[in-house]
Amino acid sequence: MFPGARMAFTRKGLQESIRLLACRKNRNMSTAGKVIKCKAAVLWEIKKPFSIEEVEVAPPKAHEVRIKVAATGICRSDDYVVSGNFVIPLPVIIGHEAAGIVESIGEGVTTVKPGDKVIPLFLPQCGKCNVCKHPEGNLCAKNDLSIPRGTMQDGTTRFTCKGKPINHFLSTSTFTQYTVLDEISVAKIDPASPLEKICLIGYAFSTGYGSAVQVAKVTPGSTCAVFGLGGVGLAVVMGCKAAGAARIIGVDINKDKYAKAKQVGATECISPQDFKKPIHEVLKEMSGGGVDFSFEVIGRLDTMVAALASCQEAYGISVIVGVPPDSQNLSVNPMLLLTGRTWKGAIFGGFKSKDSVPRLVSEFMAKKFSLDPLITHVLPFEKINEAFDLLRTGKSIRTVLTF
Ligand code: CND
Ligand code: ZN
Repeated sequence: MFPGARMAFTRKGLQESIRLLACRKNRNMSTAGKVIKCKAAVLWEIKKPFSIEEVEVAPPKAHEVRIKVAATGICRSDDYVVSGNFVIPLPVIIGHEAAGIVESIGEGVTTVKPGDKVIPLFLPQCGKCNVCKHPEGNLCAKNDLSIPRGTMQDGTTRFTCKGKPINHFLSTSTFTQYTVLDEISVAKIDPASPLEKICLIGYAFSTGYGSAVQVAKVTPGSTCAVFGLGGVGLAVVMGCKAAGAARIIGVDINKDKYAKAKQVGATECISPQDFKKPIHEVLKEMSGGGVDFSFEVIGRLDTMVAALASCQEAYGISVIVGVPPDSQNLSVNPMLLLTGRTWKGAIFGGFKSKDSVPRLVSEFMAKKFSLDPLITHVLPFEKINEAFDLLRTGKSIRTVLTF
C-alpha cells in the first residue's frame, strides 16, 4: 500500500470513529430526560415465577442516576423474597448484585457521569449519618434493608408496568435492562473491569471476603473454621487465605462442595454427619483447644452456636454471616462469652460500600483474587426462572445473567 492510500484509509477510519461517537452521544441525548421502555423481570406475587414485562423507567430526578444493567448475579436473598421469607412491598423488581453503565444523571450528581462503569450498592453510604461517620459501621441509616420501603430515597418509584407503579428492592432493582439509583447507592469503578464478573463484588464476594478480612480481621498463621461452603462461604475461605491463615477448615454436610473449597484455599473439609461427637468438640480437638476464627455462613441457629463454641474460649472470634430464619431466637450459655470469646455479625462484610467497592474492583483487576470459582453459570436475562431453579436445586454457586 502506498503512503497516500494509508492516509486516506486512516482519515476515513477517523471520520467513521467521529460519526460513531456522535451517534453514541445522540443516543444518550435521545434517552436522557425521557422515559425508557425496556424489559424487566417483575415479581407480581410471592411463590410465582418472574414474568418478563415491558416496563417504563422514568428519568432520574435530582441526585439520582439511571443505569443500563450489563450483568446481574442471582442470590439466595432474592429467593428469600420469592419464597415469602423476606417480606417487601409487591409488585417489585428485585435483584441487587449487578454492574452496569450510567445512561444519564439527575441534577446535582457529581460522583458519576454518563458512560461510567458502576456497581449498584444495596447498602448505601450517605456519608452524613452517625453510622457513615463512625469508623467501623457500614449499615447507613438510609438503607432499605432494616425496614424495606421499596422506593427511592424520596419515597416514590421510577418503574411503571401496565399503568401500575412497581416497587424497588434494596435501593438497587437489577433484574431489568435499566434501573434508577440514588447517588448514594452507586459506585464508579475501573472502566476496564469485566462487568459480567465484577458484578459479584456488589454482594456475595464482598460479604464473604469482608467477613474474614474486615470483620474478623483474620491474622497470619491462624486457624479458621468456615461453616457452610456455598458462594458466600467460599468467599470467606478466600478472605481467610488472603489474610494469611495457615489452616482453613471447611464444614459442610454436602461433600460435593469440598473440591471447590479446597481450590479456593480450604486446607481440609469435614462433615458433622461423619462424627458421633458434636462438631465443636471435633474442631477443638483438631485445633488443639479451639480455632482462632469461626464463621457461620449457613443461616441456622444450631450452627451459629456450634461455630461460637468451636472457637478458642479465651480469644476466639466468631462471625455470623448467614441470615437467620425470620423471628427466631437463640438460647446460649453466657459462659461461652464470659471466658473471652467475641461474637460478631455484619452485613456486606463490614465494608463501607461506596468507599470499598471501587477498591475491591481495583484489587480484582490487580489479580489479588479471582471470581471465576464462584461463577458456575452464565445465562441470558430471559432465562431468569431457569437460573432460580439452578439455585434452588443446589446446582449453581452463582449464576450471572447477562443482558
Ligand atoms: P448456600 O445455600 O449456597 O450455602 C449454604 C451451605 O451450607 C451449603 O453448601 C449447604 O450444604 C451447607 N449446609 C446447610 N446446612 C448445613 C448444616 N447443618 N451443617 C453444615 N453445612 C450445612 O448459601 P450462600 O452461600 O449463598 O449464603 C449463605 C448464607 O449467607 C445465607 O443465609 C445467606 O442469606 C447469607 C448471606 C448473608 C449476607 C450478609 O450480608 N450477612 C449476604 N449474603 C448472604
Ligand atoms: Zn449514611
